[in-house]
Amino acid sequence: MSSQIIDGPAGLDRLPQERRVVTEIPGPRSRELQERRAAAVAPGVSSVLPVYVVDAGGGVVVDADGNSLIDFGSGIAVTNVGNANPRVAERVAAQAGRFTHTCFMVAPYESYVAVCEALNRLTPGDHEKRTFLVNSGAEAVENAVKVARYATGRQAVVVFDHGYHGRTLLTMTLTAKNMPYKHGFGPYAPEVYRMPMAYPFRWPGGPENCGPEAAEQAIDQITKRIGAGNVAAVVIEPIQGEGGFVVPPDGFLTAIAAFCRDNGILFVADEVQTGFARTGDLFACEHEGVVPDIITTAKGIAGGMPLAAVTGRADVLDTVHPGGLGGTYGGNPVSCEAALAVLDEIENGKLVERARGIGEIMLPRLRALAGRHDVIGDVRGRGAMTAIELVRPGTKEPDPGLTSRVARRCHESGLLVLTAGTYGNVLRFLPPLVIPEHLLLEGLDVLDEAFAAL
Ligand code: PLZ
Repeated sequence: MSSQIIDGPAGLDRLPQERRVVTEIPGPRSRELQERRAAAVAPGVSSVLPVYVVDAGGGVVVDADGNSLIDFGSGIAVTNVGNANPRVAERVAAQAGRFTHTCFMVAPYESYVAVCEALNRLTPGDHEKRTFLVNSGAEAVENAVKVARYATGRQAVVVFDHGYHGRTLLTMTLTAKNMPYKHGFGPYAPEVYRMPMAYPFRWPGGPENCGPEAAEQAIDQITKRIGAGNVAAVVIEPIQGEGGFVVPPDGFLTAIAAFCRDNGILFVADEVQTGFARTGDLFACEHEGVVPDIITTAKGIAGGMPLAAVTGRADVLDTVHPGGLGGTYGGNPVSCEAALAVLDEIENGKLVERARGIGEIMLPRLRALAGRHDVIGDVRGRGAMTAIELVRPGTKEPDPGLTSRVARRCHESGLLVLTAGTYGNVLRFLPPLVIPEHLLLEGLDVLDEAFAAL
C-alpha cells in the first residue's frame, strides 16, 4: 500500500519508531517485577503481556529490558492519539501545576464545561444535549441506566449476546460473558434482559439474513417477554468490543433504534471502545446515521487519563434532580485538559481519516492472510478496529488455544496484540491512530510469520 493512505503525523521524534527485541519477552527485568507483583498485587487483576513498561509513544511500547514492541493494542483502544501525546502531556503538566482537584461538585472549573460543550457538539444528532463526566466506562454505562430509568419511570434494561459493559455490579450484569467477568460474583442486578446479537459469522440463518432476523427476534422478545412499555433503555455497542469485534450488518442498529423511538425506549449507544475516531468515524453510530438518545464514552476520550462521559438528549438529562448524579473525581481537571487536547489532536491530526486509512491497509492484508490459513474463519472490523476469528479448519468451532498461541508468538516477536471474544478465539487489532505506516506494515508481517510458524 502506498504511504499516501496514512501520512506520518508529527510528534513521534521522541522515541525511535522501531520494533526492537533485545531479550526474551518478557525479559529478566520484567520477570523480576512480575515476581514482586505476585507477592503484592491481587491475582484477580491479570495482564495480557507481563512486560513492564517504561516508555511509550507513536506506535511503540518500550519495556524495562529495552524491548520496543509494536503497539496493536493502544491500552484497549485508549491511546488513539498516541501514548504521551505531546499536546496531551503539555496540557496535563500545565494543569497539574495549577490545581489537580477541587471536586466539580464543590467548586467548578471551566475545562469540565468545555469538555461537555465539545461532546454535545460532536456526538451524533443536532438536538439539544447535556453531558456529565465520570471516571470510567463502567461508571458511564451505569449512570446512563440510572438516568434512563429516572427519565422514563421504567425499570427493564435490554442488552445483547456477547455484549460487554463493565465490571461493576450493574455493568457486569449487562455483560454477557461468564468467565472471567461474572463467575462467582453474583447475585446480579435485576431487570436486565439479553437479546440475540446480529453476529454475521455465527448467525444460524447465514450472514445475509443476520441483520433483519436478529432485529426481528430482539423486537419480538422485547415485546412478548418484557413488554416494550416496561423497558427504560436498550444498551448496545455499535460494534462489540470485548465480545470479539462483532460488526452488526447495516440495518440492524437502525431497526433497533427505530423500535426504541416508537416505544419510548431510550437507545443507549455504548461507544466506550468504538469512540473517538477509532472506527473511521468520530463515533461508530455515525456509520449508519444512528442517533442515540444517550451515548457513553470513555477510553479514547482523554489519551489515557481517567475520564468518561454520559451525553444525551437535554429533555432526558434535565429530568434528574441536582445531586442525583456525580462523584468525587468525575471530570477531574487534569483529565479534562487531556480531553480538550485529545479533541484538538483528533481534528488537527486528521485521525478519523487515519483510522480509515489503517483499515484500508489492514483489512486486505488480513483477508489475504485468511486466504492462506484456513484456521481464520472470519475477518472483520471497521477503520482501526479489526479482528480475525480463529476456528478449526472447515468448521466454525472456536480455537482459543491456537488464538493464544498466535498471540504469544506475536508477543515474543515484539508485536503487542490482544485477544477477545466470547469463545476467546478472536485476535483483535487496535493500533494507535498515529502509528507510522512502516510499523503497521511490520506488525502485519509479524502476524503473518506467526501464522506461518504455527
Ligand atoms: N463498555 C464497550 O469496552 C471496557 C475492559 C477490559 P471501563 N473494555 C475493556 C477488562 O477486562 O476490564 C468497556 C467497553 C465497553 C464499557 C467498558 C468499561 O469501561 O473504563 O473499563 O470501566
